Amino acid sequence: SASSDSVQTTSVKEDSLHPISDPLVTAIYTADPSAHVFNGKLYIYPSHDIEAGIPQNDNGDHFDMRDYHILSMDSIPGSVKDNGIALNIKDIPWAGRQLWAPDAAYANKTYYLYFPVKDKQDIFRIGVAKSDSPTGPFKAEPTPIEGSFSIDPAVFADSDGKHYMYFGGIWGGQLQRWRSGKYDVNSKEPDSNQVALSPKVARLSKDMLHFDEKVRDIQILDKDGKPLLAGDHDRRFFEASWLHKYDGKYYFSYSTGDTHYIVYATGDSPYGPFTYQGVILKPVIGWTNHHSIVEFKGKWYLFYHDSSLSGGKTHLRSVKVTELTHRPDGTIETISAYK
Ligand code: FUB
Repeated sequence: SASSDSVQTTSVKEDSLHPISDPLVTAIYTADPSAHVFNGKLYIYPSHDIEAGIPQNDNGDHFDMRDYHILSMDSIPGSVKDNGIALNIKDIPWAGRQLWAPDAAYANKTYYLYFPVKDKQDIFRIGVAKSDSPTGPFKAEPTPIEGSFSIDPAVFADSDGKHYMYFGGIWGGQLQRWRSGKYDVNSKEPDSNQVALSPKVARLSKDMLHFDEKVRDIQILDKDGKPLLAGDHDRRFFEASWLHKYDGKYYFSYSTGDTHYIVYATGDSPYGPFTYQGVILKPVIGWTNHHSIVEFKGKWYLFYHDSSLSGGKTHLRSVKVTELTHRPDGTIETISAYK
């Protein structure tokens, strides 16, 4: 697969939708798809994977991405447009390296692109860039969002118009370094029998450029109301937060990282607490698993990625889509990406 900056169009076939799907685009590698509907059209905000030649390690140094391309679709199934470069790391004044999983939101007649990138001190922060168009080009603010840290921003627009940013990721995502509230490069994950590290949430200000409150912990509880423990690798939060609302309930979903599941927990408020429910997506080809969930033209979809196109290279992934089903009792059917 070749890297390309130009606008490209491919298509998703109906028979590829469930349970196996083709990559949405093949001219470039894409990952971490955050899908949103703006003005009746579907936009996907993915990472843009490249071969940077950096060996794989637990810190994620091999994910050395440098720009974003936004994909768009009028319908599913339907053709997929790659809208070219929307933001380049060179144009983010405070950025050091590694443009990881982004997200986007619309408010104030403006589109906002939220992105994690290491600053010049090699500390992950979350930045924001603005555009008049959902596909960019986006112009980055001169500094990161004040009080932001770690990775994987996901911005949820509630029905009352308030926006909330969910974020955080352990290991290479550095969340464990913020346990005391201050950055400490030597701070580790809690012991196995201690409560797991929490993903974070903060309501955004009206101008969408700031946190409007102190960053809060998200509690993820088991069915007995006890917080998940750090040793519970099949269920504890690792990275890739996403929030969707279905039938009045808030669904917080995320990746379990080293056990490679996308799982979910439900609650009655955007702040949680959320009660663990089960697996949405089983492990995919490649180490990471990262998704988004969106309703489009009356159907629910899971956007995800895997490394099948690159022959299993973890840092060269491709975005895919499949249908997602909420059962009448509100639980989500587990999806396997392969037969
Ligand atoms: O794409 C880089 C990182 O890999 C993301 O930020 C994580 O969620 C994982 O998918």
